[in-house]
Amino acid sequence: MAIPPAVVAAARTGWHWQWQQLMGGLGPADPEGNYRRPAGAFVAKPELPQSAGEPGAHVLIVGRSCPWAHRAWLVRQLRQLQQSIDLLVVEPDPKAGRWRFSTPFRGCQTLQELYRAAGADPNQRATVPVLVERHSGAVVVGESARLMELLNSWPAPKGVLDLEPTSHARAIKDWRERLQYSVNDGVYRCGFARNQGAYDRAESALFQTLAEAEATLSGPNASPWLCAETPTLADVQLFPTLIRLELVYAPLFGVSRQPLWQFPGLWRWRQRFFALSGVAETCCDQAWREDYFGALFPLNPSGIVPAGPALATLVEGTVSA
Ligand SMILES: N[C@@H](CCC(=O)N[C@@H](CS)C(=O)NCC(=O)O)C(=O)O
Repeated sequence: MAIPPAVVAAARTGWHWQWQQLMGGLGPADPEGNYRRPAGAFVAKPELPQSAGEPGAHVLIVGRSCPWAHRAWLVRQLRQLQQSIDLLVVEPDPKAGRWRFSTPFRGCQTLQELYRAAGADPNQRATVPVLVERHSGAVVVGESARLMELLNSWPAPKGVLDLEPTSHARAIKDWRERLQYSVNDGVYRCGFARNQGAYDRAESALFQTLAEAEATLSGPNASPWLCAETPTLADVQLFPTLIRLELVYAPLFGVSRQPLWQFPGLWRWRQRFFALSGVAETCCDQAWREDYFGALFPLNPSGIVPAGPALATLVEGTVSA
């Protein structure tokens, strides 16, 4: 039996109201409906700890699906810091909306408990990535951009890449700022937009920046990396967003104007970055799909997790400069 149009209209209005409330649970928006990422705890740039480099003295806590954690994890891999910084993967708890430890860490079951024990305000979010001193439980830093910089200055084996060479400092800073706003956070401002206008603003800024990156990475004078002849923190920052593009951001956040294969320079850049030593093990496509499609209820109320695409189809192939 057909549902009377008045009932459909009432249900739509009610659902839209509820949707707005649920979206508020994902994060705040400004009066124009633009998503605004809330501030976190332990965001200040720290000094290099005295015990930096001592085996096992520090623990980097990450969640597999989190792109902010991914960038810090990548710096640990590219700088070969595995000897001095242990990796601890926390698991999502979508019903409670927080991260939990698979086995208690320093007596804590959840990341929230660890943050509180380290002195965070109970109202502040407990986010990944976070770098912790193993013995004291003190948080060194809980903000990914600062964490990347810190790990680039961490004592590292001889000959590893400097991801922030002073000769290219200006270009790296410029790209990182642009990427942070319009790409890294930009996909979230698309996905968490509260209305069409907010989505349109975020989406056009995102594709504008991708077009600029494409111009740098393709054509006769193409550079293999965004700022230098070797990868830098700017490349590290771009990768976690681009590797999730077809898997989660296009289908879930509506970032689908142009698939990445329409940016041949970026497509090859992504293959090239994926081929760097230690990168593949940071890419967990099934966990990404399950976390995003499972946790973001207001964007995917059915909870259905799409089947693909397989990561291999995005990153395998000829890697050329
Ligand atoms: N500005 C932070 C953002 C990190 C962030 O938002 N992480 C998310 C996962 S992708 C998180 O841990 N959220 C938990 C929460 O909000 O309670 C950074 O870049 O480090």
